[in-house]
Amino acid sequence: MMTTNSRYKSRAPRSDDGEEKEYVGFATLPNQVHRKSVKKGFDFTLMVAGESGLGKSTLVNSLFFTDLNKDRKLLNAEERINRTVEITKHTVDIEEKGVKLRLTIVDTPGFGDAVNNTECWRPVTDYIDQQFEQYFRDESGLNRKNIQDSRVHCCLYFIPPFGHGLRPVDIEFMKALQDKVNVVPLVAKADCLTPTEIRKLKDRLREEIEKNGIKIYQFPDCDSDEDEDIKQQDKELKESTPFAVIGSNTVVEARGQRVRGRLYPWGVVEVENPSHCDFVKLRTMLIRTHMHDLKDTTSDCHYESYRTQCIQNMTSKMNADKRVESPIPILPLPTPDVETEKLIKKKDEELKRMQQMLQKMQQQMHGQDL
Ligand SMILES: Nc1nc2c(ncn2[C@@H]2O[C@H](COP(=O)(O)OP(=O)(O)O)[C@@H](O)[C@H]2O)c(=O)[nH]1
Ligand SMILES: [Mg+2]
Repeated sequence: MMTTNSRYKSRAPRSDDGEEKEYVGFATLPNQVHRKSVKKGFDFTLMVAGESGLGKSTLVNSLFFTDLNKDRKLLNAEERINRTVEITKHTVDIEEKGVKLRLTIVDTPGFGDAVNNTECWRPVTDYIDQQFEQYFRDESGLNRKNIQDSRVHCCLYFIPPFGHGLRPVDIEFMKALQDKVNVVPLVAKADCLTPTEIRKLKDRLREEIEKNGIKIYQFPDCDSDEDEDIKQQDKELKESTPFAVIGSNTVVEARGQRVRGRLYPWGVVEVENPSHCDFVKLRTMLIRTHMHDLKDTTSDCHYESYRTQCIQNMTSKMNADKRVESPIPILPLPTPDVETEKLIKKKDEELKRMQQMLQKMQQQMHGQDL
């Protein structure tokens, strides 16, 4: 009878000198990871931000073939001016070839309707922080295995095509977002500009982003041993930023085909035509090539700094509590009554629990750093 050991050995590859190598079997790991995540499905949350009326809702509809505005109520001028920023969240479950994607679009109605735009980014940054807070709670709680990740993985920031570059409000908005989320700036309504104007505006925006120290999402460099066409694709992607986009909710006739586009008296602007705009590049980047990296950066950089900050705040609060709880007795204290003793004991236990949680988190963080 064959032993388990010899069965393994019979499958093991031979080395150059004919010796059989021990075969552990971890080569199947990538498949296992893949199968597990396919079964579980992927979560991805995309947010749009920027001034009102720049085509944010239209673009996300175009990106994911959904109509997020079907139940939108049209506001009159007065309502628009008095309106505060209200954030809406739409989730769609998409399945392609057995792969499940739970896509969440966070649509922000946008700023600019009110006269005063001071801190107009606040509702957006608050929303991002709330998702981090939720994740932090879930992660430290009992149900760690089934956390629904609602953290915002990418924020498309819309820049108007009409100006000469970034406005102070764009600079402030992106700076408020940059340490919390992957910011991908876009030139909105690119059909308003000629190709030369687009080129000039993009150059200017790149310059101003750099000059103002705005941290936008950086596409990772591809490995030097990658295929030539992947390298070329990567180069084109980087050179086209900030992507100039066009959105449309209508299907029109162009070159004998039905396409998503905008019909003007002088012709048709096609959303998915690469010579008309960078829409396809943006969609490819978000869905096919960089979704994973956007999620990793969210988790490893943005969420991690939120978490570190949280832990620091908890530590200093705990230290402050300790100081308050154990003042140096100057006069002999009266013996505490039973109630007070109970309270002290409860506080002590609470403190101990917090310390344990903190320790656990710090260990996890160290584990991730390795
Ligand atoms: N010219 C042009 N108009 C657009 C484009 N995208 C949207 N619009 C129009 O701009 C208006 C505002 O669009 P909407 O998506 O509601 O903007 P939001 O306030 O940023 O969400 C609508 O009339 C759209 O039809 C675009 O790419 N080019
Ligand atoms: Mg909108």
